[in-house]
Amino acid sequence: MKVSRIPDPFEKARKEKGIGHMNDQEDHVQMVLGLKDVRKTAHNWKTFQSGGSEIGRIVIPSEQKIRDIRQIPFELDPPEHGEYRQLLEAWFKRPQEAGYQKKLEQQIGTLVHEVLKKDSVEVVSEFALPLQSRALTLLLNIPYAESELWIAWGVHVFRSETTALDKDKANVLYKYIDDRIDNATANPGDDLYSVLLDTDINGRKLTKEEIKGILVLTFAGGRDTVINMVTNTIAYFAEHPESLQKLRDNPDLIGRAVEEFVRYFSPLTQMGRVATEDTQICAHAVKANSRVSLCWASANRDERVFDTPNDIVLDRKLNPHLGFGFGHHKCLGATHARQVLRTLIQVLIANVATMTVLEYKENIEDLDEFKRKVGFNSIQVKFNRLS
Ligand code: HEM
Ligand code: EMZ
Repeated sequence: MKVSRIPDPFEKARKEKGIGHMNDQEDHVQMVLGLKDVRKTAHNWKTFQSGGSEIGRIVIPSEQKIRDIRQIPFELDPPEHGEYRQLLEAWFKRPQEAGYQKKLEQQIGTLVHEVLKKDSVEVVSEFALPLQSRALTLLLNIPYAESELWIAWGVHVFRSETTALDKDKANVLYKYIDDRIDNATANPGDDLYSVLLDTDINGRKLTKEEIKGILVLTFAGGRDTVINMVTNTIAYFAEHPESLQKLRDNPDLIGRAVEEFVRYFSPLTQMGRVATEDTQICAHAVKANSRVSLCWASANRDERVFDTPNDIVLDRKLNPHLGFGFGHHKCLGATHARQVLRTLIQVLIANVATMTVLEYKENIEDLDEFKRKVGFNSIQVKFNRLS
């Protein structure tokens, strides 16, 4: 296990101090590393806030310089958070419906049949990105063809090859969403934009600004996370054909495997909060208005919670991972993300015998004190058909 291995750079700091440090654009972040502490901090939203006035500051790296749209419900705290979240819950549970699942299976089936015909496939750009973008048309309930444009945007909507925070790229997304809201205003349909335009909150309709905040979050939050999850899954099965075979023989284990992949890959490394008062986290002082981060990736390797945390145990029974977060901000896209991964595994076990990794470039996040592999910038793979 080498290509698909995701090391845990936080182990030493987690064991020795429970906390890590990083400087992000001259704004210090104290990273909470242990699972229990992450849970406690996420729960304590009065002291550790997601809202407040500085839009983009809870994201690491901070998006203050490239975004002045508040992402909803992500950058809000209770009770306001709950009012918006409640409006969105039912829509984001649609991946549980049979019709949705069938379309997803068709999309992923078609893609897998395409890559089986090729001698070599660059999985990030030719497989995971189209898969993510096409699946998103189902979540937004808009025509499939729209995904072509999103695929052209590349892996991240805020980052480019040359810069981690690309304002020009972000502006493309903001303008696109403005246009789509205007279109839906003029020609309402049954897509997410139209449904939100017709949604009431506190006796009034949602504003265009609020709808934009919801859509920016949906596009940004569900993009590189899903792409990394899919790419890492392919790399893992390529190196572990016996695991693919195990799931072929025991498809009832797929549910557990999905949770284990999310734990092990932890596609979203961390998310920040801002302290409202002088306080402390596991005996370390935290100053008012400073940032802390909830490091999901470290919590998910906590040796006090998980046996053999650095191994993928496909049928891991107790798996209280924080890959989708914890508390009231728990990932709204998790139903969709889980369904994507479940469907991908089902299609792979039905059609793919083995996969061979030809070459790859790792995607390493630079977190100052820590360097974390989160996936691949590129990985060339040959898919071999199951006969
Ligand atoms: C929140 C991870 C996919 C939309 C979160 C949080 C995590 C997370 C850790 C909590 C953030 C916090 O507490 O500050 C992931 C992972 C994904 C994934 C690992 C894929 C494997 C998606 C997708 C969407 C999405 C596909 C939608 C298209 C959201 C939204 C929130 C959220 C809207 C904020 C919820 C709230 O504030 O109430 N996600 N996410 N995510 N995620 Fe995801
Ligand atoms: C933000 C974040 C959402 C942020 C729940 O996490 O995902 C990041 O990839 C985006 O850059 O803006 O949406």
